[in-house]
Amino acid sequence: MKFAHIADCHLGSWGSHPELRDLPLKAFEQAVNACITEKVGFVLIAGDLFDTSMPGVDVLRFAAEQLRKCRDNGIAVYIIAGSHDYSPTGKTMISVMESAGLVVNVNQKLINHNGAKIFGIEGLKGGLDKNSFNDLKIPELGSGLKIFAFHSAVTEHCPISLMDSIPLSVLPKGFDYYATGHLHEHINENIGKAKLVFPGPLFQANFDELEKHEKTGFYIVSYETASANNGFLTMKRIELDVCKSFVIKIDGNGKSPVQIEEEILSMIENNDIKNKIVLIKCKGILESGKPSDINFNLISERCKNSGCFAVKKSVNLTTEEIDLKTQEKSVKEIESDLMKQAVANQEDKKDMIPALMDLLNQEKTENEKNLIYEERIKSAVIKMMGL
Ligand SMILES: [Mn+2]
Repeated sequence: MKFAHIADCHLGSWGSHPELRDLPLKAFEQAVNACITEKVGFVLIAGDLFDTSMPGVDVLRFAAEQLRKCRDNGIAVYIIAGSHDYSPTGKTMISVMESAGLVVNVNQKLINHNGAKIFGIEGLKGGLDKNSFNDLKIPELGSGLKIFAFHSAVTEHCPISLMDSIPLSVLPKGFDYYATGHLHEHINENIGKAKLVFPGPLFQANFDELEKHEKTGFYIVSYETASANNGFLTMKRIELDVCKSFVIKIDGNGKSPVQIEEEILSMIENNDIKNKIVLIKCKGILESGKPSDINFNLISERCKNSGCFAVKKSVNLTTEEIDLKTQEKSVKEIESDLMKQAVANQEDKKDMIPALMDLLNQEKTENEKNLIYEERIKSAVIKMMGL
């Protein structure tokens, strides 16, 4: 018997980049098609099906279509909400999908799928996970493959130190397969006789990921019905082929804008960028001139002429030494430093800032009236801050 473990689909991501907007959807469609071809019994989505708690109508319709395709092919879809598709006030579109009979939310619920047991806990914004793990009430599991679904980084297997994570010790014991997400890395580890698996995102969710991960995908797990432990599980990685990236990284130190421009143009000329996303990253202190002296319009035009899919640039060039200090840190690191300073003596508020920032970052949805949008955000803030 087989099941698919998917996480971090982020449907609706890249919303402000029209050229890339369809790619996460394409990835999800490929994944669903692969599940049908592989004849899996069920799919488990370990959080972040959607990129926001209020995805647009087109994204919702697309998700519903794909989930229905699963249902029509006799594939059950079990799911937990992740940190992205769960709003701070507890609303998620997953509940809409569930009401339509397209998914079954396994948050704090034990599901028996032809003998396989699935129990999950949803991911929440603001790192509330640790406490919720302690309060889990898991019913008697009995025999069969036992899967625990959650959505959090795990300290012992977290390559990113800035990320909030939970230690292995808080995970409930007695499961064969710990299906998780959140950490956008692809990790498949043994913990004792069990497995701890992060499939990674279905499609890269930001520029760093486009640069870092050449491939994305998910797992298909084969298991024996009767008694499953690690020895009975066979893992098959399914890699998706959505759109490749080509990264042009330029060290601008001591160079002139003309030199940089020539370097980029020659990279474009001498490489195959057809149907790829071209990422141009420039960093350093210019020897002369300004970053705006680089003719990016010409560069874009050359890329398009070579048949690339899209061009994206991140330019961190400066002419002054003084800027170098801040350039060395990523936006995330600076953000995290500032947050730490702001709540230095208030441990309890530590998680609130990122959650609040996320909340205030939410955009108006299609056709949403200003007044309703304001009210929605206001009441969410009041609820979150306990006012
Ligand atoms: Mn995610």
